[in-house]
Amino acid sequence: MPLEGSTMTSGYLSIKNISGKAIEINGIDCLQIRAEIHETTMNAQGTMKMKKVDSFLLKSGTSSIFVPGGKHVMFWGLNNYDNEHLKCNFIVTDGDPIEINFLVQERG
Ligand SMILES: [Cu+2]
Repeated sequence: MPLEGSTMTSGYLSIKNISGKAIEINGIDCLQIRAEIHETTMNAQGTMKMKKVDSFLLKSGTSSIFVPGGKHVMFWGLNNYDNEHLKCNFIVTDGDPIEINFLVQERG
């Protein structure tokens, strides 16, 4: 379990649904690393806020791109993770999990 005050890190990716039907993604599982799907939004005062995305729908043939200022994966405690790669799974309704392999990089 993440320690209190453990560092938060953002992860980015793009995913395309090449199947013939819509895919509903209900979260992310990175085993020993706590992770959530987040979205950054701006309120009327121009303040950036993040909120958890419980699920999102990827229609057939469409892509979802996770970028700074938009959707991202939030990790806790990655600073103590001693590996270059982090395997996670998107949790899918009525389907197999989608494996994602993140490259862990130090950022200045
Ligand atoms: Cu976040």
